[in-house]
Amino acid sequence: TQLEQALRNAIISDNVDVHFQPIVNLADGRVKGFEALARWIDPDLGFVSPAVFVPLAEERGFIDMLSETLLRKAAEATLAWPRDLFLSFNLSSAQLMDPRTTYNTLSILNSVGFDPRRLELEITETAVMTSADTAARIINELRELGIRISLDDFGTGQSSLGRLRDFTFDKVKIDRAFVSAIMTDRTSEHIIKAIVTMCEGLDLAVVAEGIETAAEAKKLRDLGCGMGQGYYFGKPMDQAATLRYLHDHY
Ligand code: G
Ligand code: G
Ligand code: MN
Ligand code: NA
Repeated sequence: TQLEQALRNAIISDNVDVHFQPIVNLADGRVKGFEALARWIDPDLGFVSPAVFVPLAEERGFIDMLSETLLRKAAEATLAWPRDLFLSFNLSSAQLMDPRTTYNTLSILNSVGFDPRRLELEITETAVMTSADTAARIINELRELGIRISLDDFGTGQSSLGRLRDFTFDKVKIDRAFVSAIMTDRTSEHIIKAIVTMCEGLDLAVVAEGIETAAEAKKLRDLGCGMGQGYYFGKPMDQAATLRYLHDHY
């Protein structure tokens, strides 16, 4: 299709970019790391969301090529940041079913000179459900390299809690559906409280996603949530804006 060809060309000609959104410590507002988010503006098609082109690349079998380009760019950009900040990168579900993922990831990190202990890979519940044995093996291999694994969009998939028993994670990211309801909906508040308590017991870090107001940030902090992410702290931004952000918030 036209979209597929445009995307392939964009990857080859280095026109798919990566932006960064801050993840902060809710207690003091200091930045702890950034999530890499793919961005593509095609000269003819305009802005195309990664929610469209990532699934397309998965379907057409070139997600490995897309993802390798994005991880390389993100890791290279991260080298200009303070050493103690982490990089969070979204792994697609197809990559969790591909036994080459560990080797490919390590190759990129080695060639960039990036410490694997600074990397977190975000995976979704749907991804770990599809091919559980392979996913578990890849997750364990990655963790042995020092890479941390986050469970993204937590609470929205099927049998979220079972995932925590079957796989080893380092962090849980609470889906923004719960966060955006927290000021008006007591149920969401109780759910978040329960997730935070459970994660304490499991020794997992917690990030609340999609924080858009100061009131939400305060509420989540009061509920014991350690980290936050969302437009209130910063939108996804290019590398130049990221470095300016660090100047003010690190
Ligand atoms: O930032 P935004 O709303 O545009 O992201 C839309 C969706 O695309 C989100 O689900 C996000 O996880 C996904 N996404 C963004 N960047 C990447 C990426 O580099 N790799 C993968 N696999 N997914 C990404
Ligand atoms: O699926 P994942 O959690 O990786 O994707 C994160 C998505 O959420 C990205 O598309 C990102 O741009 C978007 N996002 C980040 N912060 C906010 C926010 O505060 N509000 C909204 N509506 N979207 C956000
Ligand atoms: Mn994510
Ligand atoms: Na998410």
